[in-house]
Amino acid sequence: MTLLQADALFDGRQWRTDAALPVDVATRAAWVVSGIANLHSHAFQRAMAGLTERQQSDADSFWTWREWMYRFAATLSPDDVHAIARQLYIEMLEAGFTSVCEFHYLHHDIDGRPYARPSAMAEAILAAAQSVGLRLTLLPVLYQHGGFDGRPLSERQQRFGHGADAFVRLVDDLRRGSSAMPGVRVGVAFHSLRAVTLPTMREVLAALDEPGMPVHLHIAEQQAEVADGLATHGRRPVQLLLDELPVDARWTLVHATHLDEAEVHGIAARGATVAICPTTEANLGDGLFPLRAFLAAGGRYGIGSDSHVSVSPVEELRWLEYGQRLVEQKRSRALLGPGSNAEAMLRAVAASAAASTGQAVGALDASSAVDALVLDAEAPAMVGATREDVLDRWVFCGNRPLLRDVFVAGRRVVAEGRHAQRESAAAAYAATLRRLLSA
Ligand code: NGQ
Ligand code: ZN
Repeated sequence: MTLLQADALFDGRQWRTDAALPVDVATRAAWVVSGIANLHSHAFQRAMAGLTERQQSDADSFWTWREWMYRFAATLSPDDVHAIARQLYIEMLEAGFTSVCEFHYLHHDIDGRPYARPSAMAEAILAAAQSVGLRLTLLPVLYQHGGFDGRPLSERQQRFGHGADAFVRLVDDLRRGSSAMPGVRVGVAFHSLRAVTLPTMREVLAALDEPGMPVHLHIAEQQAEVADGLATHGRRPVQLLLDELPVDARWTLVHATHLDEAEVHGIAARGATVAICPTTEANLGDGLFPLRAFLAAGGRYGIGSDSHVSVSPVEELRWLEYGQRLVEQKRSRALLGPGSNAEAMLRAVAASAAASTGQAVGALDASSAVDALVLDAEAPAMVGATREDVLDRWVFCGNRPLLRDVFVAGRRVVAEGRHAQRESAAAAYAATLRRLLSA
């Protein structure tokens, strides 16, 4: 058996000395860290990052960005999505994400009708992840309405929609089709409480239920969503969800930005994970997650890169902490007692990863596959590093990537900072994007 010999390993819970992990290429490393789960991704949005930053009016907001996004989504084919996802997933691996939860709602053809193979888009995503060696939790999304009041989908949203039966068939087909693929799990997602009614959510959960099935949904990202929930149901979205559905540790609430105190405690008490997406939430002007209150309540969180304006766990973690510092005018906000900021966040992210992805990931122990990152001990930022500061150096020091190798399920997929398909994926991505932009 070949081994990754680590002088020091941060396994997601604690430091270990002289650890040996089974991998495909024998390697020695000074500093090894457990791989990081990306809990929220819309792969296609990678190709519009940076293209929605021109002011149209002083009222530019999440909701006007969403119109840009719909226009872009309207143009994409399964081949386009494959090329974009492959590029994105390589960027994730090179940055230290070893698994991704893909929140997939771009299901149908451009005219809104299902493809001859209704799973064509999902298969494009599966193929991209398999080809580059990124662990994938595929979350087909049910998306039925254009708002809390149950209004139908708009014209731009037609590609996203399903009847409940067709959706259940899609998930079943994907489960069957991917059962022999290593590192793949199929879960289920509801776009939001704006897009699916509570009775339909119950019905679909009953039809698809299996042990440990991850369930994800967007919730309370914008103030307007909270106001709409109150206007339509007399309750805030998170309160409504907790009251009406069996939310537990299998659930991931994406964003959950706008919470009152009861909701903070409610999510924590159920053991659900909040997927915080700091760079996207900043980019879209969402608001700031109440991290301190949630930590004090014992809440679980992970991170996601969502719209992919940034594709880096380092930047998500950095901005998770910095957002809190800016508002509270204090430092060390991601932990409740003395210690390393980065270590505290990496521990939190590792603790939520298995439940949220539905895979044996997060903390590296004897029962989990080896998803591991080798830090670049030769980089200037690492000179004289110790256990007390090496993780903080990785997360808080500078902009140069500090990863040498990345392993997923014991396989080395990034060596000396590079994925073997970097050039070929970038070329395919460039051809796709040039065509899309000139159309
Ligand atoms: C999405 N993205 O579905 O891609 C959403 C925007 C919505 C983010 N929330 C659309 N970041 O929530 O209606
Ligand atoms: Zn999202």
